[in-house]
Amino acid sequence: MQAPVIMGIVNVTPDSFSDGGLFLDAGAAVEHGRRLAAEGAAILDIGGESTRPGSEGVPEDEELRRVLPVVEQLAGGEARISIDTTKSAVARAALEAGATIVNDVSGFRFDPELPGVVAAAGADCCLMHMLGEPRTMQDDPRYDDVVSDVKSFLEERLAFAVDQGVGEERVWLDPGIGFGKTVDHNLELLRRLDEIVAIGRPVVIGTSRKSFLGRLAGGRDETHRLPGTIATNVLALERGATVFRVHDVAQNADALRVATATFRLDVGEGA
Ligand code: PMM
Repeated sequence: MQAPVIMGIVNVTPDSFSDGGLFLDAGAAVEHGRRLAAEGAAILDIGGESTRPGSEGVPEDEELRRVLPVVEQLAGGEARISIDTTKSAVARAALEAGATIVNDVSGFRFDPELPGVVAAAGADCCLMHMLGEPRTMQDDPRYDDVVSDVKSFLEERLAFAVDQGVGEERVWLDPGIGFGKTVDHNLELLRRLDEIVAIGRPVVIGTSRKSFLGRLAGGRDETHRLPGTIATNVLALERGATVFRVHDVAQNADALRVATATFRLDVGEGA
């Protein structure tokens, strides 16, 4: 087991899943990112395209206009910068502006040039599982065995990335909680996350404020899903996840610190 790394979410979108519109203004997004870094986020994940179920995507120039000023102003601070995009042009510009991680929810499926951009920059990348595309992914998702299917997909994507010149040690993997999954699929993936961890690459987990947590807790809206988020993150930590993508950094950091001490992981100096 490794000590947890917190990835704080900075969505610069009008329509994102749980914080859409809050940080569309670059100045507000930068201020928010700095606060998340101060609260303990080692990584800031900056995204300009909503991937909520049913969403259509945004044109490249609009995505660039949203994220680039934010990347430029947050790069060089305490936290590493991750660019949450499926587009090679957006990734290239963000990497030039100081980002060092590319978080691709399509797992290198949407843009054939993206692996080359990551490889050339020597960047880290997160490859996530999604069933199809955001517009249709929640239309009756089905699997033979969700964990085996997602695991096979991630193994294949890892091999593809390496084949495209990305160093294996650069690749992180994410089962894509909520991306073409029913509540039961999400729970099965969390319960058996150790099988994804067994691939041997760091596992990123993103449950923060997602709708299945609201449904399980009797219909909570996005602003009341922090307890559920923490419950799933502590479980994912125990199952071997390394990177936790969250909106509420301070609270998740506290919970993961306590869980880490309880599990007797290496929690570093002063712990
Ligand atoms: N979830 C969202 C966006 N990007 N990236 C990774 N790696 N994993 C996720 O689970 C993930 C992601 C959607 O959530 P948001 O709209 O609240 O940011």
